[in-house]
Amino acid sequence: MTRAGIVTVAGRPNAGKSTLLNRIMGERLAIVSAKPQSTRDRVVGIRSVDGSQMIVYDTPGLLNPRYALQRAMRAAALEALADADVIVYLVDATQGEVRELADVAGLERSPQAPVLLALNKLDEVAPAARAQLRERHPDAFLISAATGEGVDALLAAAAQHLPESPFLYPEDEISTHSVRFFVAEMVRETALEQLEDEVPYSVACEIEEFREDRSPVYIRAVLHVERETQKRILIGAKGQRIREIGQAARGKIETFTGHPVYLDLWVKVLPNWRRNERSLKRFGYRLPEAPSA
Ligand SMILES: Nc1nc2c(ncn2[C@@H]2O[C@H](COP(=O)(O)OP(=O)(O)OP(=O)(O)O)[C@@H](O)[C@H]2O)c(=O)[nH]1
Ligand SMILES: [Mg+2]
Repeated sequence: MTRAGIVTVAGRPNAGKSTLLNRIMGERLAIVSAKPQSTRDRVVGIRSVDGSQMIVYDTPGLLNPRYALQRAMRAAALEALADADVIVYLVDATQGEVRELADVAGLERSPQAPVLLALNKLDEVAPAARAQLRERHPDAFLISAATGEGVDALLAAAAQHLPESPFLYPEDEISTHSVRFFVAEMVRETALEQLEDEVPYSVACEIEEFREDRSPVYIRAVLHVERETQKRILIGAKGQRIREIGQAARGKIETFTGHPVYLDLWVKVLPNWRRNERSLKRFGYRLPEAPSA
């Protein structure tokens, strides 16, 4: 009998959720960044091995939303928690105390699915502190998404909680997203790597054209920022920065798609898009019905 179901990875910003998704998949599906709030929507990876199919949801970090984009991010995370057959609650073990998932999620009750607590970044925890963690959290999985330590045991436990079911997707399918989605995320990730302060939070990437019938594949992408000053920063002196972003992003896209790519990259200003519901809808974010606290 096979098993199949949803494994939702949730936790605070920067806990390592996207790194864990990539580790589970053995492939770079989700963008990873040292800056918090890099994931803005649910990212799906599908892993079919040993008779179980895990539909793994990477989610935006749980936080108290302050503007419309953050409300959409929180809604995506809460929906993924509600959809889960089993939840991996990921906590950065180097960041002090471990709070309850319901508390971090701002929920009155714990989500319905069983919750596996996973303490991440074990590679940065000294042996004495590891022993202490084990003592304090005897049921927790101690893992390093970066090195892979402990991840197999976590996955084996998660698989036990999946319902008996035929596979829900073909065995060789690795995601439900379009190539366009991944391309937009790779461009955004590359921009994040090169930006500081508030600018990364203001960047959105939109793919305007994607022509796979040509070689090289033609992709026109727009990086939207919120202000003229940010546009100038992103472009850089004599266009140096945007050229570097374009080159690095093209390399990632070529590795991902296996085809030569011509990346036509533009920068535009969409004033205050993070707070504007129409702009958010245009970028594919779904907003909760009423603004939640
Ligand atoms: N040392 C160490 N660093 C890690 C580990 N897992 C993730 N990181 C780093 O932690 C930072 C955040 O990782 P992400 O995977 O982007 O975290 P996230 O939880 O997806 O963050 P958001 O999407 O912003 O909520 C990155 O710099 C990662 O390289 C780990 O096991 N060990
Ligand atoms: Mg992430």
